[in-house]
Amino acid sequence: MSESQQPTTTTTQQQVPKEKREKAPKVPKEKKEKEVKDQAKTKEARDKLNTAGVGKEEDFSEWYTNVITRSEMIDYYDISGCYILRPWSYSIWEQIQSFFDGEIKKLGVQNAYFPLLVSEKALNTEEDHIEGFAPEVAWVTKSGKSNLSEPIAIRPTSETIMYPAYKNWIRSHRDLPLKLNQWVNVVRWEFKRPVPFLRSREFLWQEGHTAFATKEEADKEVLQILRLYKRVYEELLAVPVVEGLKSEKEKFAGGLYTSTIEGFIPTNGRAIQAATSHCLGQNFSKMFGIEFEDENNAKALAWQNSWGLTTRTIGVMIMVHGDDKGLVLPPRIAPIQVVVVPLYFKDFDSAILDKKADEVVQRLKEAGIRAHLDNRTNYNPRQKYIHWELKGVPIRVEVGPKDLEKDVVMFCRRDNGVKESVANADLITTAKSTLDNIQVSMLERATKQRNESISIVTQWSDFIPSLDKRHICLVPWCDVPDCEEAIKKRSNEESLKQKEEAEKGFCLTGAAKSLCIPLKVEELRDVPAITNETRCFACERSAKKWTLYGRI
Ligand code: 87F
Repeated sequence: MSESQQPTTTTTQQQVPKEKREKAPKVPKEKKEKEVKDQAKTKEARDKLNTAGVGKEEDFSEWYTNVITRSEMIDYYDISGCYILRPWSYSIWEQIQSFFDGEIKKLGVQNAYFPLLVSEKALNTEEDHIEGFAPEVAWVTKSGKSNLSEPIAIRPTSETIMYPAYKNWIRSHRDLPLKLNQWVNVVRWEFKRPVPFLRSREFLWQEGHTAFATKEEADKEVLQILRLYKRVYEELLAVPVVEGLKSEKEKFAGGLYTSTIEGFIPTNGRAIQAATSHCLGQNFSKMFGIEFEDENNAKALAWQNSWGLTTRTIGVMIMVHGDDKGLVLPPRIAPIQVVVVPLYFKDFDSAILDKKADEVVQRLKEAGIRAHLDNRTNYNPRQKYIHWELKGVPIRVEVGPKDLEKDVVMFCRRDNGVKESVANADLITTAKSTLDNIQVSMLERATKQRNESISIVTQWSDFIPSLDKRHICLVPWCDVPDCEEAIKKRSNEESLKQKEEAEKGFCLTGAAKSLCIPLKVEELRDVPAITNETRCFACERSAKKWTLYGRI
């Protein structure tokens, strides 16, 4: 088979993204390119180019780059930090959209679209909150060759775009609640190393912006939305997350309080903010003049919330579930749930196999299962297996001559490799139950792994060693901002030793931050209640809350 017939896209050195190329190469570049080409002459090497190519535990960042490009989820682009979301990843975003959009509509939220561009004046209405973010704002300064009379910003988030309109729309308590959402792209000019899905300069999200007459209504919605975010991760992506509140230091500075769901990547021991739901209090309504007349004809400021979920979801799911063969997709979001591969044999009429395989696909489709027939004749079954494993399809169904004789087909699960012969009559029920089983067991496996990565730490001396074991830490904490600042500084200084490891994406350095104060700590671990005697693990003040700390 020639190079061009490889079943999947392969990444050559030239295609390696700039941010990867800038990393000090372990082997001189020219030598490595030649090696890759030479090796690819053997069958094994060509196969390797169609898997992750490198172990997930061997070099996590190279593994990730290979998996997302070779599975055709992402392609690189000539602007650093911007990526093409190909159909294989975009359709996962569509699944997330469809679930979340349906659920927020049940809560009375409506979709709308606000402009991409924001004037400098509007953006600065809210100077205090924008201050820290200012370096990340991208500006349009020209049209053609002429300078614009005033620079115009590209939305990094839409508070300053939406709230001037809210001021006009909200006059009376009868105009409340106002609940709008938009599915859009935003641009934030990140300076840290970009990582596709997790930290890109342009990303897709939904941003919900709601206004209420009372704080009680706002408080209630904050947690309703947080619960929906948790369901996106756990029910769709099979990724466990912890619900909690952000500390004063980590909350959205413009708001009253921030609720969050926190995910965890076992391979590098890093926590990741999975989504946030903020109660903005009356801070923004004060700044934007969003006032209404209440039932007693008295003026009052609206209570506001905002909440966002991004395409980061997809990156977290890939990192949590992927393995050395490539992606492992949870059935609920897999673009193809079952791939059917006919096993052609020399002395067997391939038309009979094709007919049977096609029939299997049609039956699966009729039952509402996303099924695909791989009847390409220029690849052998082994190449097809490698291809679909790389793309993470949950179930492969093989149809061979012997199976026809026995009126069975062979099921093979992507998540655990288990094979099972299934009677044709049971095709649909087994396909459905197997997809359900995969979904459940992927979440179970990931939850077990996450739970095993939580250390209970009650004294500082155990803190860095636990982080170095790639753990996150549940600690009794005083909830004092100065203490968090000190923890950040001290953990950074004490972890500098492990710098070399950072090279391979197992970055065991860096400051620890508070991730969240879990809403239901008992769901994570059976910890003793905090009493007046309980000390903060870091400063010896009295502890207030069990808090999750980790590197991010
Ligand atoms: C970057 C540049 C300018 C985050 C920024 O979380 C402004 C900002 O306001 C900024 N990065 N933020 C906070 C966004 C808060 C909030 N907005 C609505 C959300 C969810 C959706």
